[in-house]
Amino acid sequence: DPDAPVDAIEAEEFLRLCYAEDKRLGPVEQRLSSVRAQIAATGTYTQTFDEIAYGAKVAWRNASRCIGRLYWRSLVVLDRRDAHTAEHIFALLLRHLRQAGNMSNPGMLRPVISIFQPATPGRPYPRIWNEQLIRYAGYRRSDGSVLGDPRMVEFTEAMTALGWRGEGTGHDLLPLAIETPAEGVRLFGLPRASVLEVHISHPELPWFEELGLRWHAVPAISNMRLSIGGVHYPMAPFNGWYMGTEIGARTFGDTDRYDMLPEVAKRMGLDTSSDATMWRDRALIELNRAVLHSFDLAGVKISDHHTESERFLTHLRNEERAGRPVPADWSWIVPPISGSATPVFHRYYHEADLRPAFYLDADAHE
Ligand code: HEM
Ligand code: NRG
Repeated sequence: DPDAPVDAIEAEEFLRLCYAEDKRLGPVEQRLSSVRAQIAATGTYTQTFDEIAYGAKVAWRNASRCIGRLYWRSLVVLDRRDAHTAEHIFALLLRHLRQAGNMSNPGMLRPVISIFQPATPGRPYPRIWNEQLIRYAGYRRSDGSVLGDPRMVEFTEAMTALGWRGEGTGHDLLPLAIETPAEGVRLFGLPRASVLEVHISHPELPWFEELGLRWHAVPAISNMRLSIGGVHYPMAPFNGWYMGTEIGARTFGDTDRYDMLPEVAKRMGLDTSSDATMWRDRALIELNRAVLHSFDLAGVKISDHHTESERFLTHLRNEERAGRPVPADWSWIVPPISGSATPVFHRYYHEADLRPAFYLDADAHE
């Protein structure tokens, strides 16, 4: 409950961990007594930059569904706790995207998190309604089919109800819906220039680009609450880079998303008369090759599931050496294609809910 007073025990546990792992921060005892006094007086406490930076990194390290955790130490942490107006927050989100996409060297993506105001007990706080900073609108047509991303139909309708009008293409960028206590919810159009995109083509199949597929370079999750030492940060959008299967298998392949397997199989001339011809599997592989090929061609950072699996094993070894358990959820870590051809398939993991952590709350627009 982000509105409850901070749990002093959780605060102490976090501070001990933080100051033990980062010796530069000095002795923890003095900090503990100051924090205890603040919690007793106000129900919460103000964390230092070092504490939120370390807390965000450890929340990533603890994300049991994330295969990409090898680089947890390199997370760039932007302290945005002083932003209160929607206008200011929007400007800082654009700066986040520019920094993530590294616009001086576009496509060399960097893991970044922007940490906005914490939820202070009993006081309202700013929120962002979007699940990711960059998403395409989905419009339901009268025949029941969808133009754009079917996953975003409901959100698109919520934006439309608030007065937003998209251009009506299959790649309309959804606006950012920023809610602040003083202003309520306000919508901000995302400038095209802040959004790096990749058009999908295939290394051998020239008809692939006729499918008109494209995707955004940066996955920037904006609907997870960051919990550090008992303090909740409801707005703490973060990004890394994509693993190809997220787009090639799930986004383009899932039947409730772009559902491209039948069309790709048809163009490949596959025999779709029986499931056992494995036309879906063969189409999936070519879709995934196309995604990796296109990002590489555009110079945009992405990784394949074999490489990311190897990195995850390196992470497991590093953490074991440091004497830390690695919480992991097998069903999320194993890639959605060729699972058993990656080493992450052939073992079990430690399951645990460690804090600091990212949590998924109910949608703000519901
Ligand atoms: C989930 C890869 C960076 C936190 C995932 C998933 C993948 C992934 C493949 C599963 C997504 C799905 O199946 O929908 C990567 C890669 C990264 C990266 C390749 C490159 C650096 C990050 C960063 C953070 C993070 C920077 C946070 C600071 C998470 C969390 C989840 C997740 C919290 C679970 C999301 C949920 O429950 O829906 N990641 N990740 N990841 N990742 Fe990462
Ligand atoms: N599958 C989602 C993104 C989830 C998080 N994946 C990452 N995170 N790679 C999608 O948009 O397809 N990250 O922070 O890099």
